[in-house]
Amino acid sequence: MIKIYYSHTPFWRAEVLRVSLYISGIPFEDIRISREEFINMIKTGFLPNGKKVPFHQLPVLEIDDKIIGQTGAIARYCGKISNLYSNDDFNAAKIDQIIDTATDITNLVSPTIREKNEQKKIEDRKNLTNKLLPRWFKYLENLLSEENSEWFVENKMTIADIAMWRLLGWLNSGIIDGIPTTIVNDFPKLKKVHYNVHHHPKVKEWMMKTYSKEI
Ligand SMILES: N[C@@H](CCC(=O)N[C@@H](CS)C(=O)NCC(=O)O)C(=O)O
Repeated sequence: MIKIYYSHTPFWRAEVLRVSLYISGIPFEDIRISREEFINMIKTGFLPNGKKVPFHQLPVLEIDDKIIGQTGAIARYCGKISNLYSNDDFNAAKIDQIIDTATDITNLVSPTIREKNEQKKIEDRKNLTNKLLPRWFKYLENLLSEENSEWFVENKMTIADIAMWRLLGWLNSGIIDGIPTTIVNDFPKLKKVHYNVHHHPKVKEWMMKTYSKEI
């Protein structure tokens, strides 16, 4: 049995794993780690069940008693077994570049969440809203134009679209002070990817089942 360990949030790092397995009907244990367990894991490198976490970070995936870390690696694994990756090496790399971009964008935003200086936080959020996020969204929009598709790769839904769906859903949710809910509005192709995944029947089913609402 596959087990996925992460906090009880629909953040893209975990949701790309959970949703791809769910869509494909692959059973897995969706283990939600409490705040205290998370803090303890960062400090000790161990999960509540005593399993060792390689980089003291979540998500991790457990299979046959073995643990693997790093979102990209786990996403590819889940994508492969869910048939939401690519068998073609070049197209697989195209999927990887989107997952790596989701990581890069996350790494731009996350430090502003940890920022203690309120004035600096406001400035950083302005910079994200006016400069950094639109720049990255434009790069992604360009890729979709080149692809001439409503999906990032192979004209079908892959883990690249699922990761971006939840990353964009986080960024435009209004939950991050200073980043407006309109942040993706100028990028219609990117919005369409979000729309497509969001309206996939199995994704809707997952959201209702797991969060009792569409997130
Ligand atoms: N490189 C890791 C980063 C994962 C990561 O930053 N996870 C956060 C939770 S969203 C975490 O565990 N942070 C604790 C820490 O870095 O100390 C990955 O791609 O999975």
